[in-house]
Amino acid sequence: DYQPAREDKFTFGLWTVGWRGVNTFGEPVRPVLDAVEAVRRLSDLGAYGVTFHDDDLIPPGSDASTREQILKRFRGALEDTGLAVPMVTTNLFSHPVFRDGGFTSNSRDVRRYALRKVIRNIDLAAEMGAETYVCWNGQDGAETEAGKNDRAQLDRLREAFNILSDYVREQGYGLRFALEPKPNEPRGDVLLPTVGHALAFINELDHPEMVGVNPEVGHEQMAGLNFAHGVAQALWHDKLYHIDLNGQRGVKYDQDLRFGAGDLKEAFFLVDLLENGGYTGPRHFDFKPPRTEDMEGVWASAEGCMRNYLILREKSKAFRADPEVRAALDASRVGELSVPTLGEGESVADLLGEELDLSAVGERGYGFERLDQLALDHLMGVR
Ligand code: XYL
Repeated sequence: DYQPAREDKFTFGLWTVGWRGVNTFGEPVRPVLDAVEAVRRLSDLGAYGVTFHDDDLIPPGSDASTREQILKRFRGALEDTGLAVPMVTTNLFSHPVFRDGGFTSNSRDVRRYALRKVIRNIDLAAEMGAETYVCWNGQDGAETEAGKNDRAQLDRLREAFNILSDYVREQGYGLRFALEPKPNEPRGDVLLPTVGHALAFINELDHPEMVGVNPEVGHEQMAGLNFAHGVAQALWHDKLYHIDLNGQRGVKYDQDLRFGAGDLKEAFFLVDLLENGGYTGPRHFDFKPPRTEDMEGVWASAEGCMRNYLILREKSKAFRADPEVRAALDASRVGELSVPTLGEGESVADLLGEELDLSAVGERGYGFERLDQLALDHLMGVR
């Protein structure tokens, strides 16, 4: 059991299982992973699809015929396995030209190059049938306030998304953009650090209906925020276009642990929310198998991501179906929050005419501890 199936819609970035384990202090520990091999292995494990940055698939600087050859092999592997490509993204961070960002570099020629690089890859994304184009602008940020004009930076970021939205509309592509917030790393401070910042920014665009968010578990947790609450708000705004699942322990560097490792309780409530909150998109894993692992460990880590999701999904179902949980939810008045504060046909006059027994209502307990313990009992497998 806990065998992933295509309909579970699990997807993986090529850069996740393909991560060679290079970090600030250490050299690569694993060989280059051929994209075709990645597609085959992920398909064997039960994944639904694969995603990539332009550079993950086509080494930067490849000539047209090399590019075509690579794409031909990759398309062949997709056809053989039936894996989908629901999301594509651009690498605007690795090359030295992006050291001060892509869309918001102080250098205008770099900004123009960044737009060209994205537009070329948008054509490929559309051709591969992707629905979502993720934009993680990790090098757009600053280490010093003196070096960046924040207003101009936001103007340029808006300009970039307006240009890209117009391009997608003109080409008639069915793509939507998903902004991926992150508080820091690689920049000291990254632009659009949280889901909330990204949601507010989207309102200033020419085509806000074409732009949503791609929140990542670890990124919000690096900022000390509750991920499930951030995702819930994105859903409330109809802006959860995509999601990056992984694990993180607390406010520190981006750990990119496999999904379920890290804050397990928050992972439980996240799965509960995704399964019951109307999200139908891919469950996309964006993690980095630790440097301790050889390639077998990489595949074990990928398997673990899906297994943990499926276990948590089952736990969430059991939690919701448990009669004691239902009674505890009622006792905690959870359903009452969905009742509008003013009823049909009521007005402020009705409020003003009312009295509340302050001492009685002030004594009311909410029973959340009991409810939370029931959730933990389910999660820990004793119910
Ligand atoms: C790095 C980010 C990226 C994006 C895609 O922290 O998670 O991998 O998901 O560019």
